[in-house]
Amino acid sequence: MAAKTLACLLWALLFRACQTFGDDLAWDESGYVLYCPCMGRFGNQADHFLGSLAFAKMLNRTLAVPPWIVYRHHTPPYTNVHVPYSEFFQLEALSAYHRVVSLEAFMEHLASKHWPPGQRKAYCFETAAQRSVDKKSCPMKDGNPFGPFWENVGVEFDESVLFGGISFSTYHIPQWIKKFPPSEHPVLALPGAPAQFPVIEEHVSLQRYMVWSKNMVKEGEEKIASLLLRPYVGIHLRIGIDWQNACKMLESGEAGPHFMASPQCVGYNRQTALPLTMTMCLPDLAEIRRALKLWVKKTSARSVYIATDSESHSRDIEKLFKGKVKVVSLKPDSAQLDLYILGQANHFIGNCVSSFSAFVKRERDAHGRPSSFFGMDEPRRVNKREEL
Ligand code: GFB
Repeated sequence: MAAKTLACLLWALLFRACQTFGDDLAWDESGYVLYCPCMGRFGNQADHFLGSLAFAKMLNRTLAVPPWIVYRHHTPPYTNVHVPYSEFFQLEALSAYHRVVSLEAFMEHLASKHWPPGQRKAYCFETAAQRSVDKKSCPMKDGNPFGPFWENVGVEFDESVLFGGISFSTYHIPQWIKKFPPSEHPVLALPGAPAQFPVIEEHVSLQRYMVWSKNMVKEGEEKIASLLLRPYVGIHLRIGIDWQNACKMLESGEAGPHFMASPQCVGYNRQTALPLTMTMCLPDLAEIRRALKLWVKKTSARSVYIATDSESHSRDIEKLFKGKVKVVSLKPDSAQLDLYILGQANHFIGNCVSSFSAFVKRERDAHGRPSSFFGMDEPRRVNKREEL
């Protein structure tokens, strides 16, 4: 009996894996959600991904997981690169939460039969269609990154379906289901993510289904073993020119109680949000030194890993510890390698406003690893409520 149950379980798991990978993809009569991760860079896209995953589950539709859009405008190939989800993370790990298929497998194995050219509808807000010439068409391929994204998977849209008065929140799910039954609307293809930015509190814990790919783990672990001494403190310095400009909005008062990823440290409730300071947004060298001194001492760290979008301040940090702590900054080509190494640190000091830091913080929370932020040593605890 036990053997039979085990065999059934194995079969079910294999069946799911096949469904996810495309060897033997069966059409899901409950429908699909397709979207372009067309806002922001990796951290923004990851926030949107979690919300979109939750949205697909709430609609009981399979999520066609899009590739990551990586902007390589300053280094070869000087254009957008569409990196399959599975290059960084395990696609199959998402199946523990909900049905998924990669957008690439959807296009290769299912689209020609079930979503053929000539029948490809785009779905968007009426307000978005206002931007089109006839004011009735979804701007699916207008500009960058929209055009190159759908071109990459060879999609032309034939028709637009407009909607209004609904959002992607749980509250409107019954309306979505009523308005777009899968029998009539099998593929909901959207110009952007069906999710809020930043990720809402309920969906933060979905991060645990984003599991690093084997290649990423191998590369990351090799770097840690060869360059760092444990315990190590990882820091994220988001201090480049675009960020300096963004933080100016804080000074000018244009930012409200929430600014970009800041709910992660000031709290999700706007009414009770803690004040967001300039030091939290753009830590200066004095703050970087202060926070590092504190956490290196607290954790008895033997090395410090610096991930940065700009200068690393390695020299200053080495001097701070009088050469007794090894200071490493790789500045890798792949931002994901930095994310991986930060995720594995014994302590992480992030930038509260950056969604790049937010990715690391969520991952660390999921594994019970401690984090703090520049300008805030004891961040407000995110509600550990289980999702959905
Ligand atoms: O990830 P992201 O959305 O975070 O965008 P924010 C920042 C990008 O800058 C990352 C690079 O995806 C990386 O490509 N980057 C930043 C880094 N910090 C590091 C680092 O420590 N190491 C490496 N390797 N790369 C938002 C943007 O950024 O900031 C928006 O998504 C906008 O488009 C806004 O520009 C001002 O939330 O920090």
